[in-house]
Amino acid sequence: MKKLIFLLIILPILLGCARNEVNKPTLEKSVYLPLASSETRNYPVTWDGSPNLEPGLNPKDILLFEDFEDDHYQQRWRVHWNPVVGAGTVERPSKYVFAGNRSAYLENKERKHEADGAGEYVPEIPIDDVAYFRIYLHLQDGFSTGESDQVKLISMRGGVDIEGSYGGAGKKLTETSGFAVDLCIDNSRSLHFYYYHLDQEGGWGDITYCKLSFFRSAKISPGKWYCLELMLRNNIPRQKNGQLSAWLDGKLIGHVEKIRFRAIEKVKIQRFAVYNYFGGSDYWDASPKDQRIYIDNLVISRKPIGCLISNP
Ligand SMILES: [Ca+2]
Repeated sequence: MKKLIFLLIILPILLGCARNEVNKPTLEKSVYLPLASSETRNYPVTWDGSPNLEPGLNPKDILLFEDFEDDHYQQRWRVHWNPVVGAGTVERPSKYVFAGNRSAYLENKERKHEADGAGEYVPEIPIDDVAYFRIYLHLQDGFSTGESDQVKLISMRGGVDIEGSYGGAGKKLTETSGFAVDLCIDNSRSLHFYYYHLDQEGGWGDITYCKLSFFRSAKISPGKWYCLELMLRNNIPRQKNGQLSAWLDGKLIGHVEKIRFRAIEKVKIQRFAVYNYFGGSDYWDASPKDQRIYIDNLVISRKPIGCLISNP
């Protein structure tokens, strides 16, 4: 009897992980700091954000690169509802600057769910197939998730148009429903996908945890910079072949396949958000205090991005 119970517990875990072993996507090679801003001067600037592209990035794949170095960086992004990301910037010398002289931050105020400086990017042409979203982030020393079991860090959202691009929480799904994929941390700061899709189990999104190995969850902690990347591959309509992947410091930590994000071709990836959103809507799962998350070197690309190596 005990053996049977053990098998019942272990089998779903084994099967769940096996599903995640198929076709492991890999990232391109990493390149070195410090940044050489002259590298891209020979290229016409075809992307949004900073014209000083990070070395190693191929200009033809890039939709947005932002290093937060320019006073007016917020005027170089295309947005819709929300403003551009950042409640403010910090300058060197500061451990909260990753590269160059500045980074930006989002600020969670005590008892608030939404962070000041939460913002988004809207590409001019919606993306039909695949997008990669990478960010460097650093939780402020002492950062706490409090009583909240979910803080949403970054998100990709899709729909038939910009207004219809979200997960439709609690709503009945239709052919024109949007989708959303968030990369989040829980109250132990373990990373997970939270995703709204056509085959989700309830009216809310599904959760799949990210792992460094079979036994080790993928976590982030205050006190250091992390390179975090999210990939969303949209499914072909009428096929169940959408995919999600995430990498932490260049290492694959999560991969989910056979997702149906859309039923019709018109549903495309429309928006990218950095929002550091605490919990749901109850007072107890809001930010427990005033605290920040610092961000730098944000990239949105059509191809895998990878990380810089900070200690060559
Ligand atoms: Ca910077």
